Formats: sequence, structure tokens, C-alpha cells
Amino acid sequence: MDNPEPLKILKETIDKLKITKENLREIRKTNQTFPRQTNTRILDAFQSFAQFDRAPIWMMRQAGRYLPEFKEIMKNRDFFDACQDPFIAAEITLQPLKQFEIDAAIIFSDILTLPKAMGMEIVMDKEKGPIIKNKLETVEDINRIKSPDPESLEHVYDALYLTRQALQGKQTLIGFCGAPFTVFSYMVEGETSKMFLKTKKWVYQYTQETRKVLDLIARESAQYLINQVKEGGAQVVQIFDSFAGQIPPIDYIEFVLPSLRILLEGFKQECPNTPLIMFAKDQNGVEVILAFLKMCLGETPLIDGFQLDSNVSDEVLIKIIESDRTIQGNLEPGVLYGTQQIIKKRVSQMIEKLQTTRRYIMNLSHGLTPDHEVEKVRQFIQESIRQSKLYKVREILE
Ligand code: 1CP
Repeated sequence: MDNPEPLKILKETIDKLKITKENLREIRKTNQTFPRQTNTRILDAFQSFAQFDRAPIWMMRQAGRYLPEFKEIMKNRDFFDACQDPFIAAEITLQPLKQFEIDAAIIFSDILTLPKAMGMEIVMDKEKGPIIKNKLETVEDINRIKSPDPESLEHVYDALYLTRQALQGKQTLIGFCGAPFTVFSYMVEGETSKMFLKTKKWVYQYTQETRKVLDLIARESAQYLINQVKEGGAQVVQIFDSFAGQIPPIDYIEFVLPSLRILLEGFKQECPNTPLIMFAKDQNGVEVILAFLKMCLGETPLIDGFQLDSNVSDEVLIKIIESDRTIQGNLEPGVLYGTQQIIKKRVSQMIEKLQTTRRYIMNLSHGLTPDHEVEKVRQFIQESIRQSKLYKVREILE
């Protein structure tokens, strides 16, 4: 089911709006009109009493190395060079839409784009992932972190704008950033870590300095997300706290949540109507979820939806459903290594459990990786769509 449209439409969009490398930014700043949204499944999943034919679907890390066309376009390109070219970033963002029937596009960028703009020297190693050359080693090093030069992130908003125009309302555009704790971990570890010992040393030994850096990242992340919405046209935003599970719940609540609150409040003050999805990976305990849900009381909830991983308990699910928050997730990506039968079975179990809420977005519990096969990914999507529709019909009949 090859759908050539998204990339064709990108070219047509560029022609129609007479966009060139030179004038893209000026056009973005003067014309903030976007095509009418015809696929509202994702946006509807954030409304009470939404009516839908099936739950919407997209996948974390849907643009990436498991796609041959991604490997092709990245063959002779540096990762951050690709991110910084809005035409390339938009094309990569649209690649999975050519392959699959999905309801969202997540902008091709990285959670390290912001810290890079804040003075961290980061390279993306094709094997090892991100490497920070000037990681924070001493408390004095925090003076090296600076507010980003506004120019340095404009390329993200350009890429979002171009993508939103090319989507033509057929998918929802998602912007994102890393959560302060995860970004901070990279800043001190310098690369992917197994034990997170440096992070823990900072949290427990240099607590005040850690708080200072977390708050600074939080303020800049809020502005970065606001700009993704107001300048780039992102319709939903997601915060990735991928390393949230590295410290115990009690410390997550005491050391991490205050900075997260700064981010959430800063964002919601400016964008109260833009849905925000929180992903605190491996931090699924009821005490943390209750602390999150407490932030959602009042007129403007700070979080609209939770991306869940696969080990979430029923107790937590019920709390989220009762508080009227959207649920996104949560099929273990490893299942896609399995047979069609196992994919079918696990999708069915996921839907039986999670589609009980109307506010449901189908997704994986974590990102796709280079060893995933395109055909298995397709099976997952087709099976999810088929079963979600059946579930909906059953619900009407019952
Ligand atoms: O479709 C998409 O999701 C593309 C956009 C995207 C997003 C949302 C990329 C592109 N990265 C991210 C988020 C991201 N980056 C996270 C949070 C989500 C998660 O937990 O997976 C994290 C932790 C990173 C950091 C990062 N960047 C890693 C992980 C390293 C680790 O510690 O495990 C890696 C390998 C990258 C590189 C990267 N970022 C994105 C892509 C497509 C790639 C691979 C580049 C390549 O293969 O050449």
C-alpha cells in the first residue's frame, strides 16, 4: 500500500507557495494559514465525548533507520545537518506516511537539538548515538550553558511549517522536546549510559546546581515548544522523559517534577489549547502518576495525555481514565519481531484494554529501531486499524 502522495505533495506545496531556501522563513513569518484539517482523529482523542471510526495511530521513532528510504537519504549526510535543512527534515518526516496509513507526523529532529543550541557540542555517531564533546563535569561547567541564540532553532520551525503545509490536514503534526531530566542526563553523561552514575552524582551530591540546570532547561524547553506551535504550526506536542525511570519515584517527585512543572506551566500559559503528551518512561508507579494527575486539576490541565510503556499497571490505567486524560501506547516494539499471530494477539489484547477509553491513540511502548522490518511494522498498523474498527462496531452494537 505505497502512498506516493506525501512526498509529491511536498514538492507541489513548495511550488504552489513559491517557497525557496531563501524565502521560506519570510513566507512562514508572513503566512500562517494552513490547509483545513480533514483528519481530526488525533485531535479528537483529546476531546471528551469524541466520536471516531477507530482509534488514531502513529509510532514513536516512525522516521528512522528501519526505512530503506531513510537510510538512502542519510547515506552521505550528517544527522544534525539533515535536521538543519528544513527541506530534508520535512521529507524525512513524511517518509513513513508514504509507507503506512498513520494519523500523525512527528517532526524529524532530536531531543538533543535544544541542548545543542544551548552550547553543548554534540555529534551523532551512527553506531553509538549522540555524543557530547563538552559534557558537564564540574559544577563550574554549568556556566557554559546559555540561552539559545533564537536564530539557532529557527530551522526547526521552518521544517515544521513546511511539513504542516505538505500534510494538507491529512495528518496531525507533532512537535517535541526532551524533558529536563533526560536532557540533563545527556549533558552530564555525554552519551548513552547504562548506570547513570554521573547523573545520580549530580542529583544527590550537587543538588542545588542540578536544580538550577533543570530549571534552566525547563524554561528554554517551554519557549522551544511554544515556538514549535506558534511559529512552526505544531498541533500537538510530546515531552520525552526517556530516562525518567533511572531514579526512584520519591526522587523523581522531589527533584524532577518541580522543573517539569516550570516547563508545563510555561507552555500552557501560552498554548492552553494545544494538547501535550507526557512520556515518563519506566516511571509508572501510582505515586508518580498521582503527582502528574494533580498537576492536571484546575482550569488548564498541564498534561493532556500520557504515553505509556508496556509495563503499566491496571491501577494506573484506571486513574488516568478516571481523570479524563488521553492514553497513548503501548505495544512492546519487540512484538514486531514476532509472527503475524503474535502481533495479532498482542494488538487485540492492547485494544481490549486501552480502547475502553475514547481518548485513545494507538502507539508502541517505545521507539522503532533499525532492526525492525517494514513489513512487520505494516502488519502492526493494519492489524491495529482493523481491530480498532471492529472494537468500535462491537461497542455500538452492545
Ligand atoms: O520519527 C521520529 O520519531 C523521528 C524524530 C525523533 C525523535 C522523536 C528522533 C530522530 N529522535 C527522537 C527522540 C529521541 N532522541 C529520544 C526520545 C525518545 C526515545 O526514548 O527513544 C531520545 C532518548 C533520543 C536520543 C537519541 N537520538 C538516541 C538514543 C540513544 C539512547 O540513549 O538510547 C539515538 C540513537 C538518536 C539518534 C536519532 N534520533 C532520531 C533518529 C532517526 C536517530 C537515528 C539516527 C540514525 O540512525 O542515523
